[in-house]
Amino acid sequence: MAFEVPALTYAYEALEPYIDAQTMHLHHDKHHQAYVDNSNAAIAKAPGLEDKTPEEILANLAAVPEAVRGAIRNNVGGHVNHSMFWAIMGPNGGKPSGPIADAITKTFGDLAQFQEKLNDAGVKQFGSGWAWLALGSGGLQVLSTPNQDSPISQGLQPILGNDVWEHAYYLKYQNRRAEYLKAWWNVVNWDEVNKRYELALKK
Ligand code: MN3
Repeated sequence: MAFEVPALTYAYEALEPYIDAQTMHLHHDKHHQAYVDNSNAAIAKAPGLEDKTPEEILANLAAVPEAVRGAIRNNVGGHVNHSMFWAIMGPNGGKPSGPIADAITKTFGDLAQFQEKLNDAGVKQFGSGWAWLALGSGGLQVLSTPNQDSPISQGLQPILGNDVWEHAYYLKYQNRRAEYLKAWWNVVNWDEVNKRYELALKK
């Protein structure tokens, strides 16, 4: 089944002033669409992949034919990463509650220390990539990945991720990635993050 860009569940301008409407239009309608189109084109050249979910494909990149492995890694990664990104944002940012709040406190000390750690991972990611909170066998961890690489390909389950490609912030923040990373917490939909955490614990 061909992949599609999921519609936003909020208005393009809903994340203002932290993320501007123009960035949301370009990022969601153009960048994500390109990852989806390129994914579908690459999957059409790889018989057997079309019945897998994008997450299943990323979990076993070694099984992808070599001729399209690079395209799949980048574009299916881009599709999965962005699908999560839109879902874990919203106009009503706030503080985490429920099991994810407890797990963050237990793992990182408190919310502020966790946020600092994730911001730091995002600032230090050289070039394009993502800063993540992911669940592995050892519990929660912060990591960054280059390009569109997904934690799923490392056997981890992404719980929250921030896009530090310049296309995510350059129109508003220009070179100030650190400022964007700090501002982004204002638009995190913690209910969705908590749902993803609870689902990941059951896997
Ligand atoms: Mn992006």
